[in-house]
Amino acid sequence: MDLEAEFERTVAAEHRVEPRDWMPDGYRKTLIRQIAQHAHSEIIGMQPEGNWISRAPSLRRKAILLAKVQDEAGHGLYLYAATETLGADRGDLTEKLIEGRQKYSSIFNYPTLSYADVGTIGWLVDGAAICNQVPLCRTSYGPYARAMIRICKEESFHQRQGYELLMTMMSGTDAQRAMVQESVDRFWWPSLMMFGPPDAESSNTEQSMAWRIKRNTNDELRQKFVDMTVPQAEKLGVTLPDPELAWNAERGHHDFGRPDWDEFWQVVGGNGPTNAQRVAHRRKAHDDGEWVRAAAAAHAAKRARDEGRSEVRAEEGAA
Ligand code: BYC
Repeated sequence: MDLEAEFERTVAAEHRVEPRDWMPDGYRKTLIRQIAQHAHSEIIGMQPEGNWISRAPSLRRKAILLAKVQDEAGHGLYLYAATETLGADRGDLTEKLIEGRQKYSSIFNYPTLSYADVGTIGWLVDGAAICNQVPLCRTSYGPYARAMIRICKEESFHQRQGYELLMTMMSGTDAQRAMVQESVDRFWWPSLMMFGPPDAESSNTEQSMAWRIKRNTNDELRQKFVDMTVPQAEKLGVTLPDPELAWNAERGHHDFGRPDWDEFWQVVGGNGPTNAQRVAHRRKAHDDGEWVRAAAAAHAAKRARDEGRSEVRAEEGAA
């Protein structure tokens, strides 16, 4: 009882819960679920953009894209490490991902059909990610909050590179402008879905807000994203594909249309345009990497044996 009261006090005082602190089982489970999904999203999120690395239009664009995709791998790594502080096993989480037993963000189940998609993903997808993740720098679990600080810094670079790429294309030819508009048309609604289902249908929000794992609800963040993005779209010269999008002076926010939640649940349930392809690719990479993991484990075991031997020698020498 004392332990639970101490946990509640820590959370209420905006202090961080640390790995060795007592925490309710549900809190630990929720964190592992959310952080693992987040880690999987970063790793699966490398695929849609990775698709364009070999076809980037210039050396500069290729270097930028390589750096960005590499950053996503790093984000996955910090996040898997954060789940390990909660007692999860990274290998086990990867198994769950490739067996379809754990989720990753719906957004990565849409194909990247043109190079403009690299810019649109940076602008809209990383833009949505920043909206969602900046508040997570104040999440109640210490290792997650600290991982998010670095991730958010890198996400800002990702968002900027996307917007700059689209700006460049929009000042190009009519065909390039049309390519950007077509890409924005495809990614707008899936980007709004990234924030999760409407609050009334969100099974986890209430408890996660009470534990201060989540700092805002799905609808609050979706609204913030729309308000932030509309002026950027105007400056860019693209039309957001929502006839209901309009400034509401009374609310001080933009009104916007309802995303197709049936489509969202289909995608989350594994039936999106590229779910099967994404998971198959991840499974193949995991299988192909088997020898690397075996070699690394054998090397670590050999080093431990060698260190053990030199310790014995040192002890014998001292004696
Ligand atoms: N896609 O109760 P709810 C990135 C699931 S990476 C799939 O509201 P919660 C980037 C949800 O898991 C972006 N599933 O859930 C990377 C739950 O199912 P379970 C990833 C979704 O957790 C590379 C059910 O629906 N960011 O930005 O309270 C390149 C009910 O939802 C989705 C993060 O993961 C979805 N969109 O709230 C570029 C951020 N939405 O688990 C960019 C951290 C919901 O009960 N995560 N579901 O079976 C979060 O902030 C929260 O987990 C969410 C969902 C807001 C996403």
